[in-house]
Amino acid sequence: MGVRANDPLLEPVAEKVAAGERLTREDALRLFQTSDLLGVGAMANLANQRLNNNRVFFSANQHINPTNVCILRKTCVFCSFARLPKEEGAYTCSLDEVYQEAEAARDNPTREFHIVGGLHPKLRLDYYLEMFRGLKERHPGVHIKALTAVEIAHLARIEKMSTRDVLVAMKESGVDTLPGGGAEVFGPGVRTTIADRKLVGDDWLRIHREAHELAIPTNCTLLYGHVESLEDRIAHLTMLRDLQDETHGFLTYIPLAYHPDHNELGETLGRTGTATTGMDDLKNIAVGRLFLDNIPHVKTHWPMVTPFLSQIALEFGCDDVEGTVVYERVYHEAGAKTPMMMSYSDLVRFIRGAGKQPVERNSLYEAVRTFDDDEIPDDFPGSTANSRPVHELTRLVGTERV
Ligand code: V47
Repeated sequence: MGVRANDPLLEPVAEKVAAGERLTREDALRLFQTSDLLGVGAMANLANQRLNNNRVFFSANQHINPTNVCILRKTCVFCSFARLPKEEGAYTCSLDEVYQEAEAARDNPTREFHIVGGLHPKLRLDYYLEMFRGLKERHPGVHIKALTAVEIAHLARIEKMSTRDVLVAMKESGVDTLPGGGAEVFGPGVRTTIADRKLVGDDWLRIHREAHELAIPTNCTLLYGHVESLEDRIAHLTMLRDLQDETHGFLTYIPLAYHPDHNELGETLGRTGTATTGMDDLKNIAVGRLFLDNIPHVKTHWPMVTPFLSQIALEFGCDDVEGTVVYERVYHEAGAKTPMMMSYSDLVRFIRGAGKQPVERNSLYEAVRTFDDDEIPDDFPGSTANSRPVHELTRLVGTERV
């Protein structure tokens, strides 16, 4: 089965895709450079169909961000979420507040907590380990996907432990998988410009390698649409692909679209109010699918690129949709105008509307629920009623735990 591209420069790439051959960096550059978006999309669709047929995965998940206090507040200039400890809007949840927020899982069909936050100068490893144990005790059936490599390195530093030992302790306390955040762009030039003093690319990769060796699967990301060149993107994807060849521990790749509001980088670039374009969003999904031939899934993060574009992405190589979320903070702080959450039934409708077969998955991408052809599941009672923003809870309770 082959695909035809309108751009003649894409013909050799299309032939490789049809033959199932691995693409080179030069191929990826052609894919990024062409304006033949539909040609690129058709190739990515073919690659995805081979791996996932018509299935599109989604998860019933809840994002929890225990703190936005971050020592990198001044140097990660693309981030709108972080605060200094005494800055307006700074919050840090007590464990009880985290548990209270997680209570939303009782009314929702939640199967995964996605837990990430800032690099707090005083929160110790014990706070997180107790949180994981407490969540598992209260919600034994819910997987925990927690802490980026950047947070893990920070905890290792303040605890004077190795990152491997931090990972072992996390696993023993109930962590099942790691999210893919903190990767940004590995190339040192871009990284110094947008995230100076953040964990370097080699260390991000090392920590994911360690996680894979400990049988903790992880996700991976690329933050695109700021100062990076196409070559920077491709170098980053190559490093992800190389690690995956070695460990096979990545579950899904998520291209993250840079949002320029309320952060220093957006102001410096004069980009406030101007997020990435639909063309670039679809290209990043499609090139991700084509180049990362060894990563089983490519996820669209609908809170960033809109549910509308995410639905179209399902024809551009994407087989995995961000879940119910419940309360999204990182991108909404950066100006995202999308909804904060999506109901379970809307996710099913959204996937079916693209002519695909919705499959609810757990964190390990095992199918946990499929649906009859026209079945739209009921929503769950009080699906969002219990989810209150953490900073609202913090204002009510007024906690600064550390
Ligand atoms: O690492 C921060 C990004 C990431 C902005 O693993 C921004 O399933 C755009 O990694 N504009 C964290 N992006 C989120 C993340 C993630 C999201 C969804 C699913 C998974 C997963 C992981 O958010 C950060 C950074 O790359 N980010 N600020 C911004 N202004």
